[in-house]
Amino acid sequence: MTAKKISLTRYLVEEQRVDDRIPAQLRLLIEVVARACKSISHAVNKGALGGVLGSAESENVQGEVQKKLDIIANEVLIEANEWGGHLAAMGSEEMDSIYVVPNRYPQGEYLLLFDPLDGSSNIDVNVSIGTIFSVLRKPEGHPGVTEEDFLQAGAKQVAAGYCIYGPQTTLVLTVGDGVAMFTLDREQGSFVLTQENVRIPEDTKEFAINMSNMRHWDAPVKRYVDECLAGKEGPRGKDFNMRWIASMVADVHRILTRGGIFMYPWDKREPGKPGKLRLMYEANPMSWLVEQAGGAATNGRERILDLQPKALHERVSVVLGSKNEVERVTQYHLEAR
Ligand code: P6P
Repeated sequence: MTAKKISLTRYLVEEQRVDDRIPAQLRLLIEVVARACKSISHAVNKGALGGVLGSAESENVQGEVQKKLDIIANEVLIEANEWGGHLAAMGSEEMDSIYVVPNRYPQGEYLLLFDPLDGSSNIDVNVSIGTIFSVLRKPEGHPGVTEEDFLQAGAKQVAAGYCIYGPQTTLVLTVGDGVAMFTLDREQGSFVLTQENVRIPEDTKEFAINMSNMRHWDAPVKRYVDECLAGKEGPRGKDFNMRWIASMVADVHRILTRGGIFMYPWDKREPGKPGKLRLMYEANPMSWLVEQAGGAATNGRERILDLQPKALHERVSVVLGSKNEVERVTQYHLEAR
């Protein structure tokens, strides 16, 4: 549904009036994250002109080579959020352990998790990338904050979203009352509401998976994809299209915009690894957004938002998107058990 052109700030204030869904501190947090995303967008858009492309000759906790923009985006989000008094600590894909807000600043009641620049393998080839963020409440009853305070199921999130840096820079957000999209108006320098009450069609003819891993997949995933590839003459009775941008933010944005199913499943390459994507700052925020838009998200067997995290950087298998397709893939996993 296209929306009346209102700013992110006005949207948050109006939502705040509705059963206090967005307390002032959470509104401040979201606005600060949005401003940080605007700065990241400017840096990304400069590309080679800003000297920000290429690798930083360092590795992150995931053992992945960091791009210069990964580090820039991480620093922007830390600096933007540490002084405001809305946060107790932050967790990032780019940092081994949590970042506790220095005690020269007031401590807030929220915890912010983020993947500062997801899809960074696409940075140097000018393909859409994005920032993913998730907000939790700091558990009460004890002073200070530890990594354990972050280990809450995705169902406990109070806000989640991403900002996609593509042909448009668009912030996509949920606070539990549906999904809204805000496009950056570069002339005004502000995010403007361009869509609200986003809905994912329950059926689709489009699947997203990295097909090069086919020989490593578990049987239920192979069964599902084979049926899609069999098309009209196969058991699904319809032809399917395939997309794989290798940038979760871009693949999820397409699904929120026109439906589809996204899969990054467990595979035999590293049996001890549940999947490639991270639970806390990729799967959880994306799963909440997808559910809030009428879709579904599982790890092949269980609802992702119900999973109890055991570690800040733990990985998870992800199947999300159009409800009926996710339920089919999940059913295939449960039958195979
Ligand atoms: P592959 C990007 O590195 C990422 O974490 C997600 O954004 C994306 O969906 C996935 O990995 C792509 O993985 O193995 O296809 O390169």
